Amino acid sequence: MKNNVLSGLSRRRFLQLGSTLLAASSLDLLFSPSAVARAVSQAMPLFAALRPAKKGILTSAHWGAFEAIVEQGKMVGVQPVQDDPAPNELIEMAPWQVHAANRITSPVVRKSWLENGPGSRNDLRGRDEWVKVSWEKAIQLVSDEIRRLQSAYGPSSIYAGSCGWKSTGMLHNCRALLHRLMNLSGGFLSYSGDYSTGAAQVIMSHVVGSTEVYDQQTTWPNVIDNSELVVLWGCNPYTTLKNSWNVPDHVGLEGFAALAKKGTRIITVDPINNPGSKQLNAEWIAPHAYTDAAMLLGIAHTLLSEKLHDEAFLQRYTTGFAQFRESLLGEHDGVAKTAEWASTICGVEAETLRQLARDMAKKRTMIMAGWGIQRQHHGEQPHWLLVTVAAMLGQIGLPGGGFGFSYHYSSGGSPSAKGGILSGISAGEAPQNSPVPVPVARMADCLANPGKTIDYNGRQVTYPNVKMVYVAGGNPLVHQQDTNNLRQAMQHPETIIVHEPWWTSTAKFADIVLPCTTSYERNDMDMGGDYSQRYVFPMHQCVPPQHESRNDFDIFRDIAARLGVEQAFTEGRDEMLWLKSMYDNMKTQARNAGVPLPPFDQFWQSNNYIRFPVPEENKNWIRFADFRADPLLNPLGTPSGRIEIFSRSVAKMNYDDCPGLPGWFPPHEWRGSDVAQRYPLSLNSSHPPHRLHSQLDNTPLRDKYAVSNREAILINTQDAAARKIQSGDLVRAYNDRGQILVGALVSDDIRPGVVRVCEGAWYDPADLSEPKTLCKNGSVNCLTFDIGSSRLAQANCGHMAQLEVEKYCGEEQKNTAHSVPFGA
Ligand SMILES: Nc1nc2c(c(=O)[nH]1)N[C@H]1C(S)=C(S)[C@@H](COP(=O)(O)OP(=O)(O)OC[C@H]3O[C@@H](n4cnc5c(=O)[nH]c(N)nc54)[C@H](O)[C@@H]3O)O[C@H]1N2
Ligand SMILES: Nc1nc2c(c(=O)[nH]1)N[C@H]1C(S)=C(S)[C@@H](COP(=O)(O)OP(=O)(O)OC[C@H]3O[C@@H](n4cnc5c(=O)[nH]c(N)nc54)[C@H](O)[C@@H]3O)O[C@H]1N2
Ligand SMILES: [Mo]
Repeated sequence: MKNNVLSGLSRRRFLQLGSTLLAASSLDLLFSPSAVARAVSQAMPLFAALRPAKKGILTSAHWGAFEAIVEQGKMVGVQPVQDDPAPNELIEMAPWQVHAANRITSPVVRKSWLENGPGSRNDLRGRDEWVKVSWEKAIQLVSDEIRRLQSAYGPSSIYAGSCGWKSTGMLHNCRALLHRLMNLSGGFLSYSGDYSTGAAQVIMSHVVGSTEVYDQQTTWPNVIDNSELVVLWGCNPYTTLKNSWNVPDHVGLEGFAALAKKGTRIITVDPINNPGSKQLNAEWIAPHAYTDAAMLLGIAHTLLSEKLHDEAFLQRYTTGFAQFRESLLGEHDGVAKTAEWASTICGVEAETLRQLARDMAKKRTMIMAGWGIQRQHHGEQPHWLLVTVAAMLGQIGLPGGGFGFSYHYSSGGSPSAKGGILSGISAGEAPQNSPVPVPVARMADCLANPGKTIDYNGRQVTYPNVKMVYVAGGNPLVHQQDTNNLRQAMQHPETIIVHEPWWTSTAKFADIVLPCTTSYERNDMDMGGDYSQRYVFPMHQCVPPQHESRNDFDIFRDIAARLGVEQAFTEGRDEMLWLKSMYDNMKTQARNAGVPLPPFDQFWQSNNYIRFPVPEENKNWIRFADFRADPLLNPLGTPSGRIEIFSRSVAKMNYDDCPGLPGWFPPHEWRGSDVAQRYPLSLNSSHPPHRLHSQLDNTPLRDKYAVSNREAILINTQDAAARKIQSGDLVRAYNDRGQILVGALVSDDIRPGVVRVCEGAWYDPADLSEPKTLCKNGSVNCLTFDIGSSRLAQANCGHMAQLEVEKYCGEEQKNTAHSVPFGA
């Protein structure tokens, strides 16, 4: 899904554009005096040397490209690449990742499974003994089990979707490799959508005709020059821009810094006043959790009643405003969605809402929204209403105006470069009889309820009977909502196989665990800049495979061999031959775009990276400008070709939880629901500043955020005082679904009534014989609920739950989240 964020449009655009030359530094060192080298060196003056020194071995991660310093086979330090405008502390953890005490050292099998076969004592998962086996034995067990299930039950019995953030690298992409193996050996059950934007990507395709969330944004130089007001709506860019799906170019962080320097007015709408917002001197508006839809309706009503809306824009570029106006005025339900009405729901004063509406209308305004607001029940509504408000403002397609849903992610708005694009190893073709994918966040529901049918975006999906779960590159025990429900659901499959470098929570709950290398133990490549596609980074092997770990590629190749599909799996290529073919393909594209590159061997030996040029015209690209210029020639991908404020397609689905017009629908749990009497606090599960989800939780960066050696809970001063909680206290956070131990961080930077526990702490159950046992490390999904956002998108609601907290006075609980289990 995220592999290629460039929309067809922007990608086509930049391939057509301009013609200058490429990049690569220390060229005289790199290239022999061939014709290519001469051509390249002529272009030299355009480019600064990319690296200050050849100190280390060039590699990269989701959090940045860097040189690894290696001494006697051990990684001992790192140095960021010179091109990175905002290197962060996550890269410094690479040595700790490689040499972590909780690496998985050899293949292991759960004792009951090994002795009594698949499905034996599934209740012991997570606490059974482990038995070490040889690689040969492990490969045989896995292959035999795949063969058994394929022949007895067919491909729908194997859930190998394996959603997750794995590591960077286009060849050692464990998820693609898993899918490749499965497609070659009979097919498998996969998933649709993702955890990140499950609700927004579905509703946006109906409203603006593309997922929008992964599309290129109006570029940064244009925003910096033209935006007079930037509204960060549930958007925390200084945290979330640290990481990217590919290697980050961190251009977005430069962009925000430029806004701050220029003094552009910035408003943040968020229950939390994030440190990044302070760095931007942003004004803080703090709504109650989960009430953004009501707040946006109040703003829309103000625009309408004060005649600040752009009738001409709405007429020409949208459909359904007439119906929306009726609903704003309360013509059907008798409730006008005034600022006063909104205020009673969202807790922001009516006058503040009105002033915000006026300011947005009078200034060139860019609304930058994050995605936490749609990881909620009825999460389709906020983004739909943001587009509606932006349409009323009439600035969509103008310089520095409109909305952008990816400025906080992977540097959306980083201008597109011109060159070539690496495509990774492919998952191959799915066999014809492949089962219908299940919406990703319905995983636990699917495992527990074979045969159940759910609605999904106008279709129906029936869950098959899953017998095997295969995970490579994800951490579902941490990422899926309602951990205790998932634990229960995971009793159903007979076999769970996990590839992991470390003893993560998910690995601990498997039947067969295969130790794999980290990306620093193998050779690979990746693009730098998800949106700019500006760099090609080599990922050189820094250290040998640790312990008995092997590359996912080699593990799957050996399984493929036993299943009789080795040749189709490898296509006769080993690691370096694959990298060369990927590079050559990219090089041909670059040459066609007028950017010559050195041959693969020279590139590889240079221990250097490629920086493609960014054509001038790409620096001022404006999203929706072509649509605005001529909506008939450049229609949107919606049925009407326009922005659909009312969607007939959605209306026709007849879903009570997502009808044809956007609105405020009280969520499953919030401060206004009955459950709030027992559980008055609203949960916020923001993404962690010092991790990527659960990745790096087992490194010393933990010292920066852990409180009393647990995940922190950010709690308002008043809420803490009422419960006699002080900063540093060990706290139990709980509701009917589960309980976690967390460390208190008392602050006025969070709205009273809201508490934050970042997602991603490794699940560490105190006593697995109890269904709702305490998590000793503070994994927030023990508290969340597992229902779909609506029948439309079936997305996860991870950013929502009511709970209570109390000072923990129970017996001492040793945190064992990062320990190695018995027998392993
Ligand atoms: N409550 C709540 N829950 C959430 C969210 C939220 O906001 N709130 N956010 C959701 C979102 S947006 C997302 S994207 C998900 C993220 O969920 P995940 O993507 O599952 O999270 P990661 O921690 O990145 O898990 C990646 C795993 O892959 C492993 N890995 C890394 N490299 C390799 C490799 O080369 N080979 C193999 N075999 N394994 C490797 C890592 O060790 C790690 O365990 O969480 C979701 N869950
Ligand atoms: N450092 C770091 N960077 C990351 C990641 C990571 O784990 N760590 N994960 C990456 C991934 S996979 C993704 S999907 C993106 C996630 O990007 P986002 O989904 O945008 O990130 P979140 O932190 O979940 O939420 C962003 C903001 O929304 C606010 N918010 C939550 N609930 C509400 C609400 O009801 N109303 C309002 N107005 N605001 C609310 C939160 O307080 C937070 O400040 O980040 C990516 N970048
Ligand atoms: Mo995500």
